[in-house]
Amino acid sequence: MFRSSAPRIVPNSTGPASGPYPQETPTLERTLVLLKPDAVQRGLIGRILSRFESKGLKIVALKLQTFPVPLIKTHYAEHKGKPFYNDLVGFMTSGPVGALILEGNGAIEITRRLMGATSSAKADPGTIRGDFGMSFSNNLVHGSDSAVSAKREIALFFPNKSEINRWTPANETWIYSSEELPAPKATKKKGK
Ligand code: RTP
Ligand code: MG
Repeated sequence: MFRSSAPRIVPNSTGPASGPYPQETPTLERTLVLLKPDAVQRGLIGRILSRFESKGLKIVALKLQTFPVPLIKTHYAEHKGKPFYNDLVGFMTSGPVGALILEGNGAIEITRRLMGATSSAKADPGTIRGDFGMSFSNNLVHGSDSAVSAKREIALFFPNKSEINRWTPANETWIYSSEELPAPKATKKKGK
């Protein structure tokens, strides 16, 4: 899914020197992450967020809310009719959920890899599910599984664009080389 793109050179970059060999840079993406009720109840919000922050993914939106049943049903509509669907909806509306948007080059796939396999019991050590969970259903986190899902899920959980922040982390020029630095997204002018 990594797309080849022309190197994005940032003049006067104050970050560390880039490597001598230009490499393919994954596309700048946003992805929706949910910290499920088990993560909140078990006091794991901080440690899970820390995994994403430590990796270099940027949090551009963040809130804690008990979401309404219809919203969660829409979110998991692909699983409607499956034996676990009702339990899943009940679980996901049983208490507060942390909802956030992560941004970064290749953020969708990177986030899924940091989460680990769906079954926490089988997820690799080093992943969030592999390190913190034992269960298939209570598996701590959700992450969008594709660009299409991410767009749909972000609009569902963050319908108000004012909740989504444009900001530049102070350490960004150290997380990425100058060629990899995410290009600022163009801001649409009113009426266009
Ligand atoms: P998620 O959507 O939450 O990020 O998880 P996923 O892609 O890894 O897994 P998915 O197949 O989309 O399943 C959605 C969630 O439903 C629960 N589940 N329980 N008991 C079961 O057989 C079963 N199967 C799925 C899990 O909470 C899973 O994350
Ligand atoms: Mg899924």
